[in-house]
Amino acid sequence: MLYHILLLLVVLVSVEHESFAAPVNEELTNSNTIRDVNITQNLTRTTFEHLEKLRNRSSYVARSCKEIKDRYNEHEDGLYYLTTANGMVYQTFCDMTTAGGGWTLVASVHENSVYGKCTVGDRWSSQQGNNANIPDGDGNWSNRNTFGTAESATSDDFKNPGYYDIVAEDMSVWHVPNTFALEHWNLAAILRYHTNNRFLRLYGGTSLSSSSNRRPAITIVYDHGDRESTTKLYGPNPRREFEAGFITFRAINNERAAMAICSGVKPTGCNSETYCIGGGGYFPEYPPHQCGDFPAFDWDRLGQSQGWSASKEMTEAAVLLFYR
Ligand SMILES: *[C@@H]1O[C@H](CO)[C@@H](O)[C@H](O)[C@H]1NC(C)=O
Ligand SMILES: *[C@@H]1O[C@H](CO)[C@@H](O)[C@H](O)[C@H]1NC(C)=O
Ligand SMILES: *[C@@H]1O[C@H](CO)[C@@H](O)[C@H](O)[C@H]1NC(C)=O
Ligand SMILES: *[C@@H]1O[C@H](CO)[C@@H](O)[C@H](O)[C@H]1NC(C)=O
Ligand SMILES: [Ca+2]
Ligand SMILES: [Ca+2]
Repeated sequence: MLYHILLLLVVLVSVEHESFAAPVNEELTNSNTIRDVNITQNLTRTTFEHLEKLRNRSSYVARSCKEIKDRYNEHEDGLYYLTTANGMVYQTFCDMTTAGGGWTLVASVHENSVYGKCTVGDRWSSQQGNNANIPDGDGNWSNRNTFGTAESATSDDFKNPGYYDIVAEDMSVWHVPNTFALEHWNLAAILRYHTNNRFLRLYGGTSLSSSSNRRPAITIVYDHGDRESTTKLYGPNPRREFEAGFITFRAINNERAAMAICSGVKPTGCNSETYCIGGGGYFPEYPPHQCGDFPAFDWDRLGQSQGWSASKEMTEAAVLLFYR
């Protein structure tokens, strides 16, 4: 207690001493304070204007980011409001810069636990365990369920109405490290690419996996990364049985289990569960080891680029799917 009182006295004395010692600086200090207040007010106003600009985007009427870009001359990446053919309004991320812009984020495939085999969070495969009764896991790749939000697309699965509503021609894919914030996705991505041959026209413009036996492999154009870096993201063994520079849909593995997307590669062998994602709800080989959103990316050793196991970078990045 005594110590505290003494300390207080010392402080008081030194404050008084200062105010006596520096009277000439008082005016300067005051104008500094005013400037600080002005800057603070200015920042508040700037922030408010920025928010108002973002909020004003809700007046746009468009079915896709491409329409927003074309109709409202918007060139900034970020969140926008879209409207479905039935009038449902939702918000998602628009990539307005890559290869001319106008890309709508429609989904993200996020693996919350590779050890969890078709358990909670495996929405793109099955949450009901490795199950022979639902071999196709014919669920969220081809229905109108929606889940998640754009802002949390790197922290959990995301699927919005654009997935089935937008009549698209091309696709773009970003692999973004888990939990990264939206404003850093573009720079943080470990792999970004898009198609440019309008292949979706051949598949009705949407929902690629709705028909069970199509296996189109589409050539891709890289926006970040290349064929070599793509190859290295997967394990040493898978490298012998795929070709980089493609995106493939609905691959069927050795045991005839379906998988929805092989990102960046075209399978030439049969162990696609080690480099394709989502899809099947039943994997007969060593059950349930191959079941999940990132099925058997951990086959030899999780995140170690060993044997059949994918790299840590790949295993811990969400796969963001865009339409244009
Ligand atoms: C602060 O803003 C007022 C008007 O808003 C202006 O008259 C004054 O010069 C500004 N002061 C400084 C230090 O910027
Ligand atoms: C306030 O912000 C505007 C632009 O946002 C800037 O031009 C101006 O210099 C700023 N004023 C102060 C006092 O910081
Ligand atoms: C937002 O929209 C309102 C109404 O159209 C307009 O008055 C305002 O200037 C807009 N604000 C910004 C920052 O664009
Ligand atoms: C599809 O997503 C919904 C919503 O998250 C989920 O309840 C359902 O289990 C998913 N389907 C499958 C097969 O996992
Ligand atoms: Ca899982
Ligand atoms: Ca998931």
